[in-house]
Amino acid sequence: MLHKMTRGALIVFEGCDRCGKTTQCKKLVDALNRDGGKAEFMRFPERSTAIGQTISGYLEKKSELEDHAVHLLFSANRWELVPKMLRLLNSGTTLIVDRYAYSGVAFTGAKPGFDLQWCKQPDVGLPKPDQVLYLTLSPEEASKRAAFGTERYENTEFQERVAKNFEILKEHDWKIVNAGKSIEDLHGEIKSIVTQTVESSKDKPILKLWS
Ligand code: Z5A
Repeated sequence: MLHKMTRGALIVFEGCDRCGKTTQCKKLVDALNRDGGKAEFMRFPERSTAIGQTISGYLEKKSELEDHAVHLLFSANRWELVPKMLRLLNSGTTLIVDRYAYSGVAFTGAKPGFDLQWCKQPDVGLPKPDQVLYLTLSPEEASKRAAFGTERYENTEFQERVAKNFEILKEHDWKIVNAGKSIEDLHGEIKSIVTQTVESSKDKPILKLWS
């Protein structure tokens, strides 16, 4: 008898600066692969492509870009990875993604004169995550971790506006995870959520974001 190929799950991590997204994404990928699953790490912006390099220069303040233009570049950077994402998901690989379209909207929407509805438009139709994990951390806890870096957006006032936008974008099925715990405790909590999502997504179609 032929076995039907089951797909991987699309898992997205969002959250404020230094909440530990990257640390948790990488630990999760290792754990899922160790348990016999197939998982890969992806991050946005993906700085290795031509578009990603332009974004990276902007974040490092080596270049200036008009705010609408850079918003569209962040979105284009996701769209250029969609064929790879769909190929991996459909071949049974779970994708653990560090930031996605929600960051795109929350960050641009924190700039003066931007409307969240406008910000969403270029990302309408991207693969919809099966689970969003939103990591929260109080400003006091965040300040105990490494200091802000030197990239664009890394300042308290801007990050507060970003956090407010995430609160608006939050959907009923997001998992809100308090990130002010030890790396291991957090990992245990996240792994149990994601293991369930991987199981429940296997036979479901991949939906489209915001459409
Ligand atoms: N951006 C945008 O404008 N539009 C878009 O469409 C997208 C992004 C996708 C670059 O993102 C910027 O691009 C970002 C949003 C914007 N701007 N900001 N701010 P990035 O992904 O390249 O960089 P980042 O997301 O800012 O990284 P991060 O938030 O600073 O880090 P993190 O991934 O959340 O945390 P971490 O690197 O795992 O950990 C941070 C430190 O805390 C590190 O020293 C760890 O060892 C420590 N850590 C981690 N977990 C713990 C626990 N549990 N306890 C104690 N210490 C911990």
